[in-house]
Amino acid sequence: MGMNVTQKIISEHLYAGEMRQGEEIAIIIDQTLTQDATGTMSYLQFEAMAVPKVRTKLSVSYVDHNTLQTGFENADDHRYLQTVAAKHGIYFSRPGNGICHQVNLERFGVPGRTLLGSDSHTPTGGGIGMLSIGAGGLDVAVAMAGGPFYLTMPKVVGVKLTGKLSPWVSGKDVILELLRIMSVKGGVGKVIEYFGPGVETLTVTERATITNMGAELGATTSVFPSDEITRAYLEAQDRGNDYRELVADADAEYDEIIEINLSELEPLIAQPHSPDNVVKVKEISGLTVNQVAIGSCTNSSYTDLMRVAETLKGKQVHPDTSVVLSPGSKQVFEMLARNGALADLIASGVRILESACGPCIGMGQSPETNAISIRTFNRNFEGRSGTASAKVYLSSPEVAAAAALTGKLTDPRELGEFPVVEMPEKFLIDDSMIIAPANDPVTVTVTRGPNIQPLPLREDMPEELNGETLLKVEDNITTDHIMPAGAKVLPLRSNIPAISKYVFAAIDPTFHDRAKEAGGGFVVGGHNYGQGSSREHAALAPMYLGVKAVIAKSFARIHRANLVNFGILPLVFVDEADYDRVDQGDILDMPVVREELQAGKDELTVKNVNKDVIFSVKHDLSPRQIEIILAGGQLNYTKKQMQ
Ligand code: MIC
Ligand code: SF4
Repeated sequence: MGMNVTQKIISEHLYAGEMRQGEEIAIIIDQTLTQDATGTMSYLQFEAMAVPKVRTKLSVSYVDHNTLQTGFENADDHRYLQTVAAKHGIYFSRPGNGICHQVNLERFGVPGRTLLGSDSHTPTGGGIGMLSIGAGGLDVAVAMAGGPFYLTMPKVVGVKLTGKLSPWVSGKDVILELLRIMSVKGGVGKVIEYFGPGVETLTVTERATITNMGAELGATTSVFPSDEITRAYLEAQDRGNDYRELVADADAEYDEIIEINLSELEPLIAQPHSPDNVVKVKEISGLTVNQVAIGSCTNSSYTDLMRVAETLKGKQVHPDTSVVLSPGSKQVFEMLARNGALADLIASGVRILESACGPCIGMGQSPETNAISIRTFNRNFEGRSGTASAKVYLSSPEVAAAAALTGKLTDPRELGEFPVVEMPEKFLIDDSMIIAPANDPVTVTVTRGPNIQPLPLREDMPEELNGETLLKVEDNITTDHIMPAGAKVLPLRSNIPAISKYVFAAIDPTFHDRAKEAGGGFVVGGHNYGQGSSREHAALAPMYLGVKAVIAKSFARIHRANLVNFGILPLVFVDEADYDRVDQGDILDMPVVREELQAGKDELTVKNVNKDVIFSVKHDLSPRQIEIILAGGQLNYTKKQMQ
């Protein structure tokens, strides 16, 4: 039987396990990327492994999240990242060079290769036919040290694209449609692979928008074939030599098929506060829009921003609407500056930000109280913008540009003629903001400012886990709930004791103090616990506060792996009804949990002491993961193995 693209790349990189859906496999990682907000921890962990030089084909460290330097913290982090990269064979993309995913696509992505990134939107690389997976920083550190990446062999969902997008409809609308169909948990355990005649009508950056936001489906990753469109893009990036054709065999099979006719799509929008709350723009048009924010790793390519510039050219943004724009990369920014589009944007009243994540992660530009903010980003979780009462909608750049002009949510097709923007024949190539690693690493001193604090570790897992239910939460709790980001908290990413004060801050500001006082305990959650970001701080900081286990109805992939990495047991209710039988404050007891795990038991027993009932939970851990949990986390485990 033939293979699909996903199976081809996995089989070429298979290190351990069998490619049977649901089984744990390990794959070899060719490239890694980190960004600054997750990177400092990742490099501290890499340093702890005492491997002098990365063993990947390529590793790049980007600075794009914490670029608002309101104190010494972020700048300290940048200096640490630059020096640690120089010392260990890692390329360093300077602040200002752009958002990791956009720059990696432009300058480094290679069809058929594997990429592991400490950011959940790493699947952007799927736009170029790369198997690109988001993971916690520790998994990325292991990959840099030459270790394989472990994952569950996913189901492969084939999305068959037919037809062709109409004017004013773009890649964002394709992924919004898929989110509408599948929901934010519909992709868990799956790779989304695109095929069919519609594929060749989409540019590489449109494909990248689609694979980027596949993260919001909870998918392991998303991937497009690599074809003549990919070749043209790579040639325009002066990287024709990196091209390789990679398409599914004619008789390839998929575990599930979803069909989307591109010709039938209309401009769509995700309403607050979830990326899958999708409707047609025309269904809710007329809403007053206070802010428009254009950019992020989803929609800040050259063609995206040129289309916005063409739409706004010679016109003014609405007087009651604040419009901000952040270009995805220095390449995009400089090209807009040189061809005059930047001048058109400035003239129309757009506020230009530096090339970075910016407002997407709440780094400035928080909207006004109760604002309606239309953003071309990928996440609209409550409070993520930095304004608790804001209502964030997610749309394409075309819809955002229309709202910028009219001050109201507007179907862009009402604007008339569609500005056709072609991919340039040659992009502007200047890699001077990417610094190669030192030729002579012994001469490099790694600089650690006071913001870089040592990594806390957990002890071996005890015989018994016992403690209070510190918090009980609902379905779809995001890592932004568990460990908020934004301008105030992000600078503390390299300092776990300091950042742990904000764990669950938006849900229950007393969590930190209560957890400390109780000496840790349990967290109880609903479905899709930990969706969203790859930030391992959402496991590391709770671990520091003594959280022993999280019992939920189901977990998001990356967060579950992060819990294991930091020695927190991720457990699932065998009978979901037991969720209703646990209340916050109840004391839970797992008296022989270590023994049960060692004996290979799949189901464990928990006693609810207050209610005097016993219920069962399952762990779905592989034998390797059980060892990690028993050792108190991945770093302890790796150290033991090395000994
Ligand atoms: C995000 O979009 O939430 C982030 C910030 O990029 C995170 C990473 C982080 O928290 O540092 C992600 O998506 O993984
Ligand atoms: Fe940055 Fe936003 Fe993309 Fe995360 S989703 S990498 S914060 S631009």
